[in-house]
Amino acid sequence: MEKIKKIIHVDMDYFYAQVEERDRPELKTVPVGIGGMTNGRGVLCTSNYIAREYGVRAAMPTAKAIKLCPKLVLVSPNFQKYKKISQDIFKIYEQYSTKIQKLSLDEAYIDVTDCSKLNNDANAIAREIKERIYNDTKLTASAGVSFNKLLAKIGSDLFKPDGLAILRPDNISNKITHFPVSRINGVGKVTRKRLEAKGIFTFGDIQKHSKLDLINMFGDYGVTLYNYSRGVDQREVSSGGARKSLSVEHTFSEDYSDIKTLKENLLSVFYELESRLKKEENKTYKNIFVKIKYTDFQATTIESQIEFSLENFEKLFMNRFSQRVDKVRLVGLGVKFFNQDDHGQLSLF
Ligand code: TTP
Ligand code: MG
Ligand code: MG
Repeated sequence: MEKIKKIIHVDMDYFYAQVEERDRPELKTVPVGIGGMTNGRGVLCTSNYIAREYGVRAAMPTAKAIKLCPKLVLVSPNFQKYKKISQDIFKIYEQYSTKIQKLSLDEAYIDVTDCSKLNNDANAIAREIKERIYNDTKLTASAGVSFNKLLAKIGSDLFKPDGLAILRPDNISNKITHFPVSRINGVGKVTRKRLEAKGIFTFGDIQKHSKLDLINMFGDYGVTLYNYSRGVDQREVSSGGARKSLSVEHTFSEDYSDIKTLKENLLSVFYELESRLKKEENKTYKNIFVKIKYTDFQATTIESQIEFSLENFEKLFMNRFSQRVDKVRLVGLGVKFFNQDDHGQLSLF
């Protein structure tokens, strides 16, 4: 039999904002948004919890955030500072395991199945990691401890800030029935709406459907939903590094320039991209992009920081296609994920 894994997921609390509060304590009592605004444009990297009470969120246009919360104090991000802190935190993790999967500057899975410290008590290890993070950085983190990645990640989010949750394997499928589907890694707004349209709001609701039912509704992803809703997840903690982008391309059997056919093709590429995206670990994307390859093999790409939707992909496509109306042999759609290398660019928007 396979050994039961011990996995810890750690995520810093309101990371950039907490760092700024630490360094400027007067910010602790006011709503804070990390990000700037130039000529009325710009998006927030994150916000502190006071600002979140007003609905102010990461990736929200700064102008909108100010509308929601006129007293919002804007602080420019200092990516070098966050990166340095992140490095310090990851050095702590390395003392407990070599199997560490970095999801972003502030977030990681740590597989402590074979950790010899603290009698291999994963709960105690997580507590110690949190303490050491605090001692070294004066920042709080939240952690989830469980026997797979899905549940460890859900756990770290349960009692934020400064939380610690342990989800044990016994009777797990019954213990998670009340969780909303949005707790599943990969279920974003689009999938959530599709699930809700079918009356599926919680893990328990998913459990009521057969595997076949779910496959009919969601394709391959239906199997994942079937398993996750029961707390089953076989994914390994892999230190391979986060994927930077995901795209789907279709080369047509014939080259087209007629808009209707192109849009139909765009639609099918879109659906495939959407279904592949659902399998992605890190669902925070930064940009969406469209690639067009013309009949003469000249390729062009257009990218923008706008919401992931069919309409927006069409808009980007038309924007570029209108510059050169010609026969197209390939259309690609994709997203670029948010990761630490992008931080410098994010502030440009
Ligand atoms: P998160 O861990 O998603 O958020 P958070 O740490 O601010 O808040 P929480 O307590 O809910 O975990 O992201 C970590 C940091 O990454 C965040 O502080 C800022 C940055 N970030 C962006 O710059 N843009 C984004 O869209 C997101 C989601 C995060
Ligand atoms: Mg965080
Ligand atoms: Mg995070």
